[in-house]
Amino acid sequence: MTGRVVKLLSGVYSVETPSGSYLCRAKGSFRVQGVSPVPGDMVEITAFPDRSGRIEQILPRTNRLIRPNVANVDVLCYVSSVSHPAPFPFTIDKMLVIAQAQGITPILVFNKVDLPDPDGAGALAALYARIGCRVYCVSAASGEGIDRLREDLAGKIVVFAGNSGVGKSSLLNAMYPALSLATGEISEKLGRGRHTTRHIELFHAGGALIGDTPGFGALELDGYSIKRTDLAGYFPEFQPFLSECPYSDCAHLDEQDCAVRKAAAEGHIAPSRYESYRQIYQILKEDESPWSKKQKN
Ligand SMILES: Nc1nc2c(ncn2[C@@H]2O[C@H](COP(=O)(O)OP(=O)(O)OP(=O)(O)O)[C@@H](O)[C@H]2O)c(=O)[nH]1
Ligand SMILES: [Mg+2]
Ligand SMILES: [Zn+2]
Repeated sequence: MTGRVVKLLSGVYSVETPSGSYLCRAKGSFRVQGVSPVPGDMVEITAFPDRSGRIEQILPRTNRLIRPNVANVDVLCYVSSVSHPAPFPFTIDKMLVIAQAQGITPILVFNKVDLPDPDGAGALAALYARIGCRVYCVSAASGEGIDRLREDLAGKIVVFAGNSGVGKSSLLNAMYPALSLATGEISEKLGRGRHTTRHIELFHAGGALIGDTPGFGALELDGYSIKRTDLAGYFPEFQPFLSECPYSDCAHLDEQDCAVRKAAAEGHIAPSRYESYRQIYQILKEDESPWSKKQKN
């Protein structure tokens, strides 16, 4: 029988099938092969009369994220907050690269617009809207903007991701009150969340299949096999300048007369975006190196 993994908790997978839900274990040989099912996976199971089951096979994935650890999603809603915690452009840029490389539609959500904006979150949101991202400025607390976001997500498989405390679970509760997910306080001392959500779970809500996920601090690029030569292609605002570069193999770093670097210097490309490009390029270069510690055989 075929079904979809909607939850993983302590080695037990909840699998939804046309004939109901089954609580499954993964067959032992997955571990030997070094693979394991993740939420979002379509799987083949053997179902038992007591509604337990065994996952026998993972069907081919259309995409896979490592953090959050999910597969087969249409949309990645990356949630930042105006403050507590402040938005972090480098993480947003890394996430945009990963989503595009995996063929997932990214949506940027800036939550807590009811709070004062000391770090320029509004300007950041405007920057991403200008380069063609889908951006929503919302407040789980006041309800501002959440109807439009909910309409945009209908019919899709969506995961909410972002740092602890940005309000992922609060937003989902505001959009879909029936969910009543647990939410946490912001640590006054550290200005960030307390990792309230501990596992990934996909819910049917508003015509979508929506996943709440645990918050994370860092977002790593390794594991996605992103080529540094493809990187500029994931920065939409670089596109008009790429053909003007005098070198067809330009890395757009320190090459003389590089049209991208010039556009950044002249303010046609935002400094934070160009800086993210440079940093991500270096990370990918180190990962590709044969001496990379991260290199797997
Ligand atoms: N002022 C304000 N506070 C909010 C808003 N949304 C969430 N919060 C607060 O932010 C804190 C964290 O919210 P959560 O929903 O638990 O955040 P999370 O992103 O799910 O965090 P983790 O589960 O730890 O990853 C709570 O104290 C919420 O009340 C908002 O729109 N405005
Ligand atoms: Mg949460
Ligand atoms: Zn160049």
